[in-house]
Amino acid sequence: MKYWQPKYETMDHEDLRKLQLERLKRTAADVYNNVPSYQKKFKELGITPDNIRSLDDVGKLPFTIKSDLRDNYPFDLFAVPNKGIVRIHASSGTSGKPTVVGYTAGDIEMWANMMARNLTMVGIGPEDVMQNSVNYGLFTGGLGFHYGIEKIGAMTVPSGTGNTARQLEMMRDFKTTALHCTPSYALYLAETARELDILDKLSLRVGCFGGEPWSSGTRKDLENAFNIKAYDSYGLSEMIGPGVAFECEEQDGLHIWSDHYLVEVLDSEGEQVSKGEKGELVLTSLTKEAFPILRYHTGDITRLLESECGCGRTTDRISRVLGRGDDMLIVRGINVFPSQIEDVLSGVPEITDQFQIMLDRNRNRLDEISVKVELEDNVFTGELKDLASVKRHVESQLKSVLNIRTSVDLVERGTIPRTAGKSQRVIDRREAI
Ligand code: DLL
Repeated sequence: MKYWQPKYETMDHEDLRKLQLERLKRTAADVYNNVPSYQKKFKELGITPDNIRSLDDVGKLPFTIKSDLRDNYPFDLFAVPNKGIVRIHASSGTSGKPTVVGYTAGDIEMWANMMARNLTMVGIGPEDVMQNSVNYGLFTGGLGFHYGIEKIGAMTVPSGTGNTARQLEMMRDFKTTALHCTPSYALYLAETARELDILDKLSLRVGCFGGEPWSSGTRKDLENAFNIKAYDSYGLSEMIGPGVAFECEEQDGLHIWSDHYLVEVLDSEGEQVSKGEKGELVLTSLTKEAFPILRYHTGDITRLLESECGCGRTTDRISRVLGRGDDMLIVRGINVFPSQIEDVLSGVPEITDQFQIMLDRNRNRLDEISVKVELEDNVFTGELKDLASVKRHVESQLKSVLNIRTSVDLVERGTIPRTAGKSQRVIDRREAI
């Protein structure tokens, strides 16, 4: 069995808990001393970092939620001054502003090593050619994997997304053995490869897929189509990006790196559920320097599994993500909140405040998002003089906020059904992947 950092991956349970406690105390002191909004929360709860004496005391610490990032936009949750930050990434926030996360040089090094653990764990090494077919840029998926692939000494193909036929051509010509992308893009790549009749000319043997939910059925489809082993990769920007939890070759739950994160799985009242029960994953970072974060509500529903695993690693383990506790939608790997759409629409006087979001999967198995909006009665009194310009205006506003092409369907006032109870704001017609 190969490990990247065996000392931490196979650490004795008791030593691991000791290490976690030491790091939890350090993180609590760090945010208390360096992040004013955390200090305020500590004071409101009547605690100081000295109240943390055992791992169970994590329950005394304040929670962090997505809107805390918005309220402290862009850099106010960072625990180091800007001169110590070497990179930022960003993801969708719940409103117009993205959530921004920062990294010190030490964070980047920790992340690369954590990714290297994951890749080593699924048998990827220096002899592999790994194609990284996700977005490079503000999304954490591109650079996060990139540095891990380089770290283990594999040949990195930083192909990014798009131009599917070229992606496959590179895959064939470079004899790519390992692929990273979202599971929905992997399905599209498989379908295109089948159409181009090049599936049997590929050298793929392993795929790492994540950034959005996918099922074990999709795993089977991908494994059969490409003749690979397909592994689930979980992560989120707030906790660093991809790499936080990853499947091993047992393909039975994800290892979550307990020397870097403290895991809680909580019910809707904020109480710890028993092992094996479903709940929301709440994470505390233990080693992050630029952006340490306490008890972050990920919104992802999972189960805590027994930590013993056939691979010999002793970390905590979680089941694959079973769903979301909030209304966040994931469209082509991009997080979309209905509230972001609402914000954009409310700023356009030509339309009413009624809207409906439609999600579909096109024949290439890619997600499509469209929004149905109603025109106001006296619509052409302002700057926008015709239907086409209203449509164009709303589409470009949505594109700039959501970072994804969204088509707008203009309908007459009164067309969208009104209900006394909750309106059905989202119609998701995608079959589960
Ligand atoms: O999606 C990081 C990432 C990139 C993970 C590439 C894996 C691969 P965010 O854009 O901040 O970060 O979105 C995080 O995506 O809270 C989950 O809801 C969802 N998500 C990520 N991985 C999985 C997965 C990246 N394997 C949000 N299964 C998370 C289900 C996932 N959902």
